[in-house]
Amino acid sequence: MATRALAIDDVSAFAAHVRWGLTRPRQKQLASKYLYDEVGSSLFDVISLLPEYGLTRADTRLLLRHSHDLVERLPGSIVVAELGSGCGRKTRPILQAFAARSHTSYFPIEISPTALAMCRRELADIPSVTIHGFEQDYLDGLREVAARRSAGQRILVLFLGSTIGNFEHPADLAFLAGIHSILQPGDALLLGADLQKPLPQLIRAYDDSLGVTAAFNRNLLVRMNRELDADFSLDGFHHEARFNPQTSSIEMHLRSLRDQQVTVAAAAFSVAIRHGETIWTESSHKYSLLEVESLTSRAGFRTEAQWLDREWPFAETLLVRQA
Ligand code: AVJ
Repeated sequence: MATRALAIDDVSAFAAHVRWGLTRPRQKQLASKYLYDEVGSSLFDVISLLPEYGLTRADTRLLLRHSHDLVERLPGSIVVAELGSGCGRKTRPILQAFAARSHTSYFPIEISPTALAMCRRELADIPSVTIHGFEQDYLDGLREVAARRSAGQRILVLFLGSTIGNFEHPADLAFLAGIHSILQPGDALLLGADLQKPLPQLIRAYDDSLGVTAAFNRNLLVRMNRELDADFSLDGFHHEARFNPQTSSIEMHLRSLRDQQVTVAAAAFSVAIRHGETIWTESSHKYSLLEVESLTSRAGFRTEAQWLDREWPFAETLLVRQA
């Protein structure tokens, strides 16, 4: 069973965001969370299988290798809350390791109903695990989990896959501080962060040879056409992945291939998009280890353990909320 907000609110929030993002002066932009409708979530699952995109495999390797160490470092009764569970495949070894010790409640928090349904199906067979999904934004869902915890239970928040990298500075710090404010001293956060790596490797990961990432990005146009009655022409935009050295982020953009006029009927506006102009749809920050440490400590967390993947530089950091 999932807890869900009214669909009509979701549509008007999306419409309001699109209007804001496409009519602002200078750089047009849309928030990356809107990439994840049913098609987008499925395309991301395909991206995670591509040879060029090593991120998810690195994350998965680390969780497989170190789940027992993780469990040993968190004694007592644990409630697991995951921000953006996706299909849930990566989470299995962690839940198995906790459930081998004692019965474990798992709360996936996910804006995609399809991903949430897949996650429930994927993990349903693990003995001694109870799953309750929340179809909500991350912090709203986490507040619900915190309200349901019983005395003496600790919460472990999973924030995997380097989704933290999709936040700009200082929104990343504000988000971690938001998690901190919902948690209690002794609660934990397992944070996955993709690390800096050579530029050609990064570009290939976000502009793959099969064009799946391009489809993932351009699907946002399809989604606006379908859900907001917009009239974007698909052949009018090109996927672009570029590295911004100022922010150490890979950015995805949709580049307009001509001067065009677009109408978004459900958001009641039209806008001119110039030839060569881009709509910025995602930033994916690449961290240094020093930065992970300073960001998390400023948000009020102490590093309990850290595991690194050498094949695809990636860090899994176990953090404990400070008093
Ligand atoms: C799901 C946030 C980890 O930033 O690498 C993949 C999303 N975007 N290819 C990332 C994504 C383009 C991804 N995360």
